[in-house]
Amino acid sequence: MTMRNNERLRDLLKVYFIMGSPNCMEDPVQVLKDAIEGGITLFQFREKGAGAFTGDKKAVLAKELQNICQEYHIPFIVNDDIELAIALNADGVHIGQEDESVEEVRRKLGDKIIGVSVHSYEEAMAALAGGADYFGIGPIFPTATKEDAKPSNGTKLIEELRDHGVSIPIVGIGGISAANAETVIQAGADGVSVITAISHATSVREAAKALRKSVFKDEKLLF
Ligand code: 3NM
Repeated sequence: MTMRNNERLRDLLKVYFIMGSPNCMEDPVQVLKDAIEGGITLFQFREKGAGAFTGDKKAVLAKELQNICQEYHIPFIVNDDIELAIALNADGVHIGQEDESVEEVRRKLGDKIIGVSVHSYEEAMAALAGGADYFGIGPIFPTATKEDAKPSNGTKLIEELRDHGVSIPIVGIGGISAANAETVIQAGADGVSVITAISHATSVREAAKALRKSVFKDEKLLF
């Protein structure tokens, strides 16, 4: 079964960890392993910000992290860099509004997962028409991680989309932690995506575990 299947994807998106080397306090390979052992369900490689690797160094790190994901059967998604995603045969990409159109990316990626950041109902409808598999909506809470992040808008757009009967999988992003993840899920998101809450934690493993617990609070089957 393809990972693009809505119900399968909904589950895979629940505890969605994003990082690149600038986000890590120790070796990204170790951070990813610990996060997986703590219970993340999907990983996005996002090599951005001060000191981010480019070119070969970026590709080598991406491959190393992809290998770990494959070993643990965790989907590996690449942020923005469509060519890298294709070169690695990644499980998918996540794109923003400034990137190539969803239609163009869909043509290039065939059956892979395509996530799109949307900030309004109109952007959401356009992404849906273009063939998006899920939406990233944020920043839900204030975040210091993304330099050009928009002002935080809470869960308003998630609620608006669900009220309109939009059923595509959705993840919230921006300032999310184990302490506030439940409100994002209650608003109608299927999962939460985080950088800092896991990558900057004293124990990456425990932070991932705590986030998972908070997301799955109403589901008793997981622990
Ligand atoms: N995208 P943290 S906010 C990568 O609003 C990203 O689209 C955002 O990092 C958006 O979990 C964000 O550390 C940063 O707040 C999320």
